[in-house]
Amino acid sequence: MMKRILLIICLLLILSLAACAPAPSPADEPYEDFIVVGFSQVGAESDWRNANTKSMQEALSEENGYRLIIDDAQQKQERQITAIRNFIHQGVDYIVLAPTTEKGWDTVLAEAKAAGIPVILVDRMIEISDDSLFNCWVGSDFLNEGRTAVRWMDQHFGDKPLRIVHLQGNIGSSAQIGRTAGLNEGLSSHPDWTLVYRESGDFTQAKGQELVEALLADGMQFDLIFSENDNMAYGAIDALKNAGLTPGKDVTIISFDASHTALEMVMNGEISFDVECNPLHGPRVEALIQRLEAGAKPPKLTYVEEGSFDTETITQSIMDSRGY
Ligand code: GZL
Repeated sequence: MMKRILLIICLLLILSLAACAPAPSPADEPYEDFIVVGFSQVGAESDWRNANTKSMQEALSEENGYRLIIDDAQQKQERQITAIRNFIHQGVDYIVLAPTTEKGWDTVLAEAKAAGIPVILVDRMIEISDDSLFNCWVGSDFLNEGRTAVRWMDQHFGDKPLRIVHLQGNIGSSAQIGRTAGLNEGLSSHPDWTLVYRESGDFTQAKGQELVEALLADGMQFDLIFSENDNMAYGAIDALKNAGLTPGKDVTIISFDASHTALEMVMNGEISFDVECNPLHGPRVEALIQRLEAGAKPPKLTYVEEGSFDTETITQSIMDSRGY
């Protein structure tokens, strides 16, 4: 009997000692020679997003000296907040955040700062009370993108009456806020442009098609679809074709991102104008990390150069030269 009690006590001692051992962090794993980066990505909702993820994977590769941990938030901010806390717990060297929306980041980024982990923002912007909570940002000027689209509409339609269907991206994302603001400026300065419908298609092809199918089924008449990304434009085009309408002729399509598939549709006239939103942020983020590693202070904000394409300006050589 005594032997059995002694055996149980020894087992309990061994178990309690094992439980106290610290959980291994990536730095403890065979990655101590790598820069460990936790990347909270919005999701996989669009061609743009997939090109952005691929660019990050290629730049932050093990061959380049990185261990990249990617979390797909499926377009939900709460999943990003959980991912950031996990990165903090794991003791990563850098956190890269592609924020779903602009608001709601103060608390979790303060936790990252308290843990001494630099934060790099990529793509969309955030609204924050203390900008020391992120080290630097690289992304697009979404208001300028919206204004570029409206300039083209002004050049091609002037004050001709236009009934406009507006497919918005994720509400509260800076891509949606900026592009919508650009269109709103155009609506204010063109009394003959009428907004007949505005709804979020969540940047997805399925939702874009669903919304336009419902409009057509209700017999709504419209002249132009202002789609805040290419994938919603693809869905709208399918809906128009299924209803026997010719996109680019019966209805003008304006889109954003200028991904490869969309530029093929510009080439064939289905999309009339596409504003580039460049997703190839991997090398840009890698360069920012290298500057931080060297103790330098990179610029707080870096805007990427972006163009636009219509049926008159797009060429096969332009398409062949593009990285996505
Ligand atoms: C823009 C990016 C947007 C794209 C969409 O920088 O945040 O999110 O325009 C993507 O395609 O879903």
